[in-house]
Amino acid sequence: MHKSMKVVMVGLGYIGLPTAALIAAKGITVHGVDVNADVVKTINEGKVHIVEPDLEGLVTYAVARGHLKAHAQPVPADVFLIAVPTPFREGHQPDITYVESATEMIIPHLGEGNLVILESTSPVGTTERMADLVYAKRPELRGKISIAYCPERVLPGKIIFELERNDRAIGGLDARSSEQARAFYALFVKGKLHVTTARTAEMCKLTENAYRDVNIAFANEISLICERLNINVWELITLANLHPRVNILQPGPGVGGHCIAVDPWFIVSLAPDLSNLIRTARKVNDSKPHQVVEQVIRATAGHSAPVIACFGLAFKANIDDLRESPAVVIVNELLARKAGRVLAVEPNIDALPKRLVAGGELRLVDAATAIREADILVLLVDHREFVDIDPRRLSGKTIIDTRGIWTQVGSQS
Ligand code: SAJ
Repeated sequence: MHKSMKVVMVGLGYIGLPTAALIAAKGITVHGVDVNADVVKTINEGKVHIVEPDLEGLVTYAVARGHLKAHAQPVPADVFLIAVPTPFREGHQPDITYVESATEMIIPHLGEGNLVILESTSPVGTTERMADLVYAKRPELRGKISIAYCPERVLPGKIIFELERNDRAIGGLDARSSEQARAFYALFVKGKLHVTTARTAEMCKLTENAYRDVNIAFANEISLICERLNINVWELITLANLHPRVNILQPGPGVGGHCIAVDPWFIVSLAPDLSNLIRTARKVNDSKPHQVVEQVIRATAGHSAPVIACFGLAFKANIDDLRESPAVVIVNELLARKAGRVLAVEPNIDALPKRLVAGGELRLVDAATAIREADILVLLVDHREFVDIDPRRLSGKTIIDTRGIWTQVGSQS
C-alpha cells in the first residue's frame, strides 16, 4: 500500500464522507461517489451536508488540496470502499439492495490487484454475496482481487476522533484479502487492526449494536418497574452500579438513531428461533416512547386545558438529527391523541421539519417560554442546554424526566 494510490469511496454519508476526508487528508487521492447530485455539489464546494464536529474543516482541507473530489460515477482505482445504507424492509428483513447496486457500479472499473472493502453494517454473508456478484460478471478476476469486510464502529458526534482511534475488525474472504485490507487501514487508523474472517467481522458489528440495545432495554425495563413501584430509578442505578461487576446503562425515552434500533433485527432475521433475548430487547425499547406518552397522559388528568412542553426532539444529546428519534414519536403521538397543547424546545434546529412532525399544532419555542407556559415539562433529550437549567426554575411544574437530569439521585419528583 502506498500513498500514491487512488481510492474510490461509494456513499458519501455519515460514514463514507468522514472516512473519505480522513484518507484524503493523509494525501491519498480519493474519488468520492454519491447518487445524490446535491451531495456531490456541496462536497466539491468544500462544504458538508451533515452536522458532525470537525468534519467540515477536514473536507474543506482535503477538497482545497485536490485530494478529495466527489462524482456521480466511479473510475478505475486501487482500492474501492463501499459505505452505503443497509436499512430494513417490511417485517424487519435486511435490505442490502444499496450494497448490491454499489457493487454493480464498481464492477466495470475493477482490475487485477484491486482491493474491495465493504464497510456498511450488513447481514452475515453479504461480503460473500458481493464477491458472487463481482465474479458472475468478471470471472477472470477470481483469485486476482482482494475482497474484505471492515465495519465502521464510530459514534455520531465523535466520528472523526473514533475513525482514527478505534480498533477495527478486518475480515477478508481469504488471507491475502485480510492482509491487503489491514495494510490499507494502517495508512490512516491509529487503533489496533484485528484480522478475522468476513463472516466473523459482519457478525461482530451486529453483535456490538445488539449488545448495546439489550443493555439499554434492561435499563428501560427497570425504569418502568421503578415508576410503578415509586422508586427513583436514577438513584437505584447509581447505587447498583457501585457493585464492582454491575454497569447498568441509562434509561431513556426509547432507542433512536439508524443503527442500534436496526442492526439487532439483522441477527433476528438470520436465526429467528435463537434470538429471543435480542428480539425482546427490541420490543422493550420500541415500546418505551408509548409508555412515556401514557405517563404524560396520566399527568394531564388534573388539568382542564393542559399545556405540555417537550424538551428535545433529536435522537440523542447535542446533535440536530431528528430522524428515527423516540422524542419525535412521543410528540407526534401526543398530538395525535390530543393530549393537550404541545410545545417543543429543540435548541439545535431553527424550524420544525414538517415531514417529521405531524400537524400544524406544534409550536417550537425556547426553553424560557416553555417553562413559563407549560403545566407539564417532559424532558426527552439530555442536551447540554437542558442540563444547565436551574431546577429551581421548574418548581410548581409537573416534571416527567426520561433522562434523569432534572430528577437525579436523591430527588423524589
Ligand atoms: N441510549 C440510551 N441509554 C444509554 C445509551 C444510549 O437510551 O445508556 C439511546 C440514545 O439516547 C440513542 C440510542 O440509544 O437514542 C443510540 O445512541 P448511542 O449513542 O448509544 O449510539 P449511536 O446509535 O449513536 O451509535 C451506535 C454506536 N454503537 C455502539 O456503541 C455499540 C456506534 O459505535 C456505532 O458505530 C453506531 O451505532 C453505528 O453506526 O452502528
